[in-house]
Amino acid sequence: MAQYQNIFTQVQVQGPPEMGVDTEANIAEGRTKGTGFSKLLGWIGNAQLGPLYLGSFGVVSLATGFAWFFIVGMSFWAQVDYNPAVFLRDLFWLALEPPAPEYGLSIPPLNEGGWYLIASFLLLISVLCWWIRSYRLASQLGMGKHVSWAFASAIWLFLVLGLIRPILMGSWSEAVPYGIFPHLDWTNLFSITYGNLFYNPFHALSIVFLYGSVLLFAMHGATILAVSRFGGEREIEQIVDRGTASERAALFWRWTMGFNATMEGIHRWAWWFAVLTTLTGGIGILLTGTVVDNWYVWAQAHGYAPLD
Ligand code: 07D
Ligand code: 07D
Repeated sequence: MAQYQNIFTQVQVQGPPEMGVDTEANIAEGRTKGTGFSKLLGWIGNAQLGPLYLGSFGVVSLATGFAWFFIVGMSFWAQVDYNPAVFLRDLFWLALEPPAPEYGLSIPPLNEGGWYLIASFLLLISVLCWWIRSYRLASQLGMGKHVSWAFASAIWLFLVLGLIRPILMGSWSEAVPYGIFPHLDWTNLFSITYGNLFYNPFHALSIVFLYGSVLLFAMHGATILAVSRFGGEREIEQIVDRGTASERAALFWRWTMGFNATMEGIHRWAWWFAVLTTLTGGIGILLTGTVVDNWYVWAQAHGYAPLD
């Protein structure tokens, strides 16, 4: 019998473990064998844990990602003289900083940014390998590459921040430090240095898409939950046999605002808004300091900041 449902919970159905498509898709090799079930996981998603596909890119990605984390962590420990109390107290303020400006794009001594460069190289490999993995697994399952291209948009901003822009500016010192608050200080300083990022139209566009993503996510999530009592979350049935659920959801928005997305189109809206957040953001950062030195002065020249 279906359990009582409210906006926080979902029904947990449990059968034998689902092992997924077989060797025809040529992915069984490299997949872990074991599976488990967790009621806790069932509260936030599918209760089944595993099997997991690791593969060589997965192994490299995890290994280099861990190595990055380890180097950053060891640098933090060294900075507090290996004192656990100070480590815990200062954790959010500790940083592994990039090399100083005088080193330009050269390789500095280990303790003056060398470790930062090594760690960054490892993080780069890790993120790229995870991207390859997302592409190959989608390919093996016969899927489109939408997840990979969306991830690529995030990686674009990541590359602009830590690799492309520092190279164009001729200095690794332009890169972002590794640290919780220090990376926020960097973000703040970046805005101040270049005359207030709010006057960068690409920052504005990025915010439009970020806020838009939140709005779309809330509208879509809420709409589907609201018609789940009619089976609205069963996407396949809704597509092959359009029933009362998706029709009702569409009608709700048409009544409310005169226009409604389609079952497919809403996912395109979501994809594009998310992808454009980091795509436009990356353009904005790339232009800063390379093409435009001061966004406020730039806005004055383009007629949308007052001439003082
Ligand atoms: C919820 C998915 C899970 C991911 C999480 C992040 C690490 C870092 C730290 C080794 C939504 C895992 C974190 C692996 C470990 C060390 C020292 C994603 C979800 C939980 N930021 N940022 C955070 C990164 C930049 C900014 C939090 C990364 C830019 C502001 C976390 C990058 C600028 C605020 C974090 C990156 C910027 C944050 C939560 C890379 C401009 C916050 C992130 C690689 C875009 C918020 C204390 C989150 C916060 C926050 C990670 C880049 C601005 C530590 C990995 C340089 C204003 N950032 N960030 O939930 O609380 O993302 O900071 O580019 O207010 Mg940041
Ligand atoms: C960082 C993509 C890269 C991440 C990757 C993930 C791991 C961890 C581990 C899972 C986030 C790698 C992951 C390694 C894996 C585990 C465990 C995406 C990233 C590949 N801003 N601002 C933005 C707002 C101001 C500044 C974007 C608002 C001030 C700078 C966003 C405000 C100043 C930069 C945005 C505001 C300033 C940004 C980020 C308000 C500071 C950027 C979008 C209301 C005083 C970035 C063009 C994003 C950008 C950025 C929002 C204010 C500085 C829309 C709402 C004026 C320097 N800001 N901002 O998705 O693109 O990031 O700018 O005040 O670089 Mg801003």
